[in-house]
Amino acid sequence: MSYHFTPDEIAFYQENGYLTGPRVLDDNQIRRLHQRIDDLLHDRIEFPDHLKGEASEKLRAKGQLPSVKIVNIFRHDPVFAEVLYNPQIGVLASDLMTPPVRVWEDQMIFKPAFDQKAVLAWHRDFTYWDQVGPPDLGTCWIALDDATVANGCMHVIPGSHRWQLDYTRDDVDVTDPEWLLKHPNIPAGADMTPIPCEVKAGHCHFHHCLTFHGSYGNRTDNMRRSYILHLMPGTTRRTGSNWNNRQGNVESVPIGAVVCGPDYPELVTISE
Ligand SMILES: O=C(O)CCC(=O)C(=O)O
Repeated sequence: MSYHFTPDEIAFYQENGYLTGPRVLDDNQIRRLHQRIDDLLHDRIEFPDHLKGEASEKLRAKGQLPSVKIVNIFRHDPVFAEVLYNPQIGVLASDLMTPPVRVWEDQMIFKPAFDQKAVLAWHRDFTYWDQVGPPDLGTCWIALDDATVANGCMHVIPGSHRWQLDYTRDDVDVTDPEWLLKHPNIPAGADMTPIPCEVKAGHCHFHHCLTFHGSYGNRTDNMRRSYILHLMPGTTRRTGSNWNNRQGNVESVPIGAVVCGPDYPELVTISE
């Protein structure tokens, strides 16, 4: 039987913009994804290079694997796509967002051992997704290793999804990972204490697309791997066009229409 978020947990998400979830992947599924990540990192399976950013080139160099972020894996890889058909994820996402919940995009983030530079700058996801709206998308972040403070788990600023901030991605100073934390529209007196989101392997964590979040480097001798599903409620519509070639095929949807169709699969909520 599936686990549902309780009314208190849903209220916590609405108030704070993040929520710890239960286990969604078993050991066997984790092992399959680990293997697949290893294959991707070592170019043993075909995958479009432009979705791997700079990783591919760097991976060919000798030495330690770099920190890697690969986007839109489910569109190209059947092993990652299986996760979409996990009804427990669909049930939890539908507790937090208006169903049917659909996949906007996904990503795998790999932080190698002892990589203090594997920092993900503080950001709001929606800053990079303004070709759809309204801004009530959410993310299901799944740990494939125990994510801890020491190996660079995500941190969030509670309640930041409720703040009106006036900026676009062009305003962001990409050389300063803390740029967002200094934004002048942050309400005076707001508690800016980052909350670490430690997540056990196979468990999940949700955050709202306007929640401030980021992560620090990996100080441990273990890698930190995660698989991340960025999700749309059934009410998300196309408002504009893609701005880079790493995104899904938003042009398959007319402007103003609900973002749906084969490029944006619905999460399942019942086991088949
Ligand atoms: O995994 C991380 O450290 C950050 C992930 C992230 O930015 C996201 O899930 O939106």
